[in-house]
Amino acid sequence: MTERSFVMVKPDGVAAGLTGEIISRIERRGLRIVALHKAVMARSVAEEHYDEHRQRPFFDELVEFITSGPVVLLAVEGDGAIAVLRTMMGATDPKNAAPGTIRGDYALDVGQNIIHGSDAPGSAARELALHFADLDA
Ligand code: IDP
Ligand code: MG
Repeated sequence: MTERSFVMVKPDGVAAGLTGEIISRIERRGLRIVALHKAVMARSVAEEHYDEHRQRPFFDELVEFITSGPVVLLAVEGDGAIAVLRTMMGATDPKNAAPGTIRGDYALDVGQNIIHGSDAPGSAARELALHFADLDA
């Protein structure tokens, strides 16, 4: 089923020069970039984005990190895009991420794991509305 996901190259990925590599992997997989935007995320948007983690001990560190430099925000479309992108990203803790995944190839620290991708249709819709308000549904 064709669906859309929200993907973000985090500040560590942008700083490491991995934006092109990540976009290339997404496109070569057969998924389509339908919107793309580079920006430093406002603190209020970052807190909303990570709302589900508000009570976690790492929440402040997470918001601090995600607003620490430019990120690249992407709306990505394709067959089964949400789950396909999660598989391409690898496990949240890069130490557990399989080689060949983005986190498994380029990251080591759970707090700085290069990439975000929506984990379900509901979060994809919420995140796309938050970051790409003018994108047609
Ligand atoms: P996900 O990014 O794979 O969906 P989530 O559990 O939704 O993982 O966590 C969101 C982000 O919060 C992670 O990508 C990671 O950067 C950060 N995070 C998760 N767990 C920890 C932790 O234990 N310490 C520090 N940061 C964490
Ligand atoms: Mg998540």
